[in-house]
Amino acid sequence: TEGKSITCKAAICWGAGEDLKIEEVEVAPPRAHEVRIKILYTGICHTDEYTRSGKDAEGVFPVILGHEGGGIVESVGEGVTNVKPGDHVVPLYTAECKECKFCKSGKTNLCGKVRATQGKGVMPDGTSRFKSKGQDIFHFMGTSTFSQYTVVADVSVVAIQDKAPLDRACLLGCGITTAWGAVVKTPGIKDSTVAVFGVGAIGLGVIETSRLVGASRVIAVDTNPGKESWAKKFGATEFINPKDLGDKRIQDHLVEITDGGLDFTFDCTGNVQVMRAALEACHKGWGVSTIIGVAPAGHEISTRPFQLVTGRVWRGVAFGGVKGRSELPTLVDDYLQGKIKVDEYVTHERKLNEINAGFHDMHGGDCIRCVVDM
Ligand code: NAD
Ligand code: AHE
Ligand code: ZN
Repeated sequence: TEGKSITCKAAICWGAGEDLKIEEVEVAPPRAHEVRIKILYTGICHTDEYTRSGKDAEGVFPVILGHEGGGIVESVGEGVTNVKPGDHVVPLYTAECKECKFCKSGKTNLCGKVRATQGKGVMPDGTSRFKSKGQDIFHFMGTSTFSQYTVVADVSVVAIQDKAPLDRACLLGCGITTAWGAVVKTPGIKDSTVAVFGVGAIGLGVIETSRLVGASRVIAVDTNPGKESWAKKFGATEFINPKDLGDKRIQDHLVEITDGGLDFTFDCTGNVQVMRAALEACHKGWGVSTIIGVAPAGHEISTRPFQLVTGRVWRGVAFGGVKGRSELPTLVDDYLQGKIKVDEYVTHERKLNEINAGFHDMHGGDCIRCVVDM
């Protein structure tokens, strides 16, 4: 049976660097292997701001941003078997088809099924489900959660238990899960030393999870002194503001106070100079540095190759290496059982019509996550 278009409100970014505008959008019914979701809540992640600002090499406009959402399935297209109307769901910007070379490799969470069209801002058949002012509007990260209704591929959504409050569980759609996965999927952190660069939601999650898996020492690094109390609350054993070091480079200071460097470091800033410092703060012979932050288009990392020749490892991870459909329901259970923090990340709450203020909150330095009530 052919569904109908739904008219609702969405925040549209009409051009790079512009504020979002609340507009009426027509959301077409889901086609085969697609799911239409009523989005109830969405977080705002630094990556939404990154694409809005025009720094994303893949950015296309006009677009409906948002990738940290929670909602309820409204309808499904032909052939959809993994979710049904009424299910509480989290959209997944890292799809999991369970059939492609990537999914079957057992080596990565990156799925190949819809990534190419997702990066172009369209559904897998190459078209958009959003129209506003007579114009097609692009999708974002396969999720577009800044709309009261969105359409996603069936491989890009997972059902979670109804008991989980969606105004909190939405945060498992990106930030908290990314940080959790980046740590639990890195072997050897138990009884090791860790440095975390950048104490936003991602950095806090890395701090919390490092302590959870038994790291002996977790050093938080941030240029904002206000982040010290946050870092300590989430389990950091020390806090360092690089601005307090005078002319001394942060990596040199860290190597000095850790008898040769850290076992593990994480970049949670997206700044390529910080990524270099994180690598160079690693211990000779075995230190592993993981890049989580997303750098602006055109920025590149560099270090002396000798840093790697002498045994440091430079790596990176998307969505924490987590396979969303297989793993997110269990993470939601962990949250409900009090094993991982989620509520603690919410510092700001906004209505859809205040979403630009939500973006400004992020620049304030005291915002960990802003949840938008759609
Ligand atoms: P955020 O802005 O809340 O946090 C960044 C923190 O870094 C801030 O506390 C800031 O003060 C600090 N910082 C800035 N410059 C610094 C410097 N030179 N030295 C030390 N600290 C510095 O951002 P967030 O939401 O936590 O996201 C962090 C990064 O992770 C962003 O780049 C985001 O795009 C990226 N991200 C990546 C993934 C992934 O899957 N790889 C997922 C989510 C977010
Ligand atoms: N489009 C950018 C890269 C953006 C990026 O790296 N995104 C992360 C998720 S950030 C979530 O807040 C990611 O998952 N990357 C892997 C992927 O497949 O997109 C660019 O540089 O072109
Ligand atoms: Zn994100």
